[in-house]
Amino acid sequence: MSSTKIVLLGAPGAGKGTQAVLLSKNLGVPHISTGDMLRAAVAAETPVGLEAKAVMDAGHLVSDQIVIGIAEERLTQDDAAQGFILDGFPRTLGQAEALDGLLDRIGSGIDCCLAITVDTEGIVERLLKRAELEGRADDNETTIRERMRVYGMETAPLLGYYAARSLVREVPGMGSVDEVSQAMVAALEAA
Ligand code: B4P
Repeated sequence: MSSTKIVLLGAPGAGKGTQAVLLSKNLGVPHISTGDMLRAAVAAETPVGLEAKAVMDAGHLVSDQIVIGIAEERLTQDDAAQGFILDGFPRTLGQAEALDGLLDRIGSGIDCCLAITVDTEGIVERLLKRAELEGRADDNETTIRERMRVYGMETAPLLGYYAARSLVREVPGMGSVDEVSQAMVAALEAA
């Protein structure tokens, strides 16, 4: 596998976080999740966390300014120089453009965008199950549907953004975790 600068795209609950952990071990590059970083900021009650909490709980996107700031800080650390799995970033066109600008300044661009495809009702069920297990504040049905709507408006257009550079590889995301993981590896090998 030669692609190491990877963006994972997919609806909320598509399994980006789950697959990013596996892929990160497989490729030996860091897993960078803006969702995890924001949840850590919320838990630590930092100024960013205090600003982000209500927005995340409502199923909306945290501002580009905040998210681009935390992503840039993480991507410029030494361990990301050889590659990374970006999980949940970029989520808007503004974030994608900022990422391209940053990568132009510090090295080469994205190698591959892995897009996990899922069906909405299956995902609602998955996230309600996660709500039982993890109790995440944004995993209730109203918020889940709002996150889906926001995904369709703000994030889905990024598929076209990366497809214009022939970087998109679609991976069906409704199989088991192992099946999806194998499909991700196969998609990268073909990239
Ligand atoms: P994220 O943390 O990115 O969360 P997500 O999209 O809901 O989940 P993901 O797709 O990673 O699914 P997971 O593997 O966990 O974002 C949370 C919030 O943070 C956003 O709504 C937003 O407010 C904010 N945010 C984050 N990044 C931002 C950005 N760039 N800009 C602005 N705001 C931002 O899987 C879900 C569940 O399914 C898990 O329970 C898992 O165990 C299960 N699962 C996974 N794969 C499965 C499979 N194949 N089969 C069965 N179950 C599976």
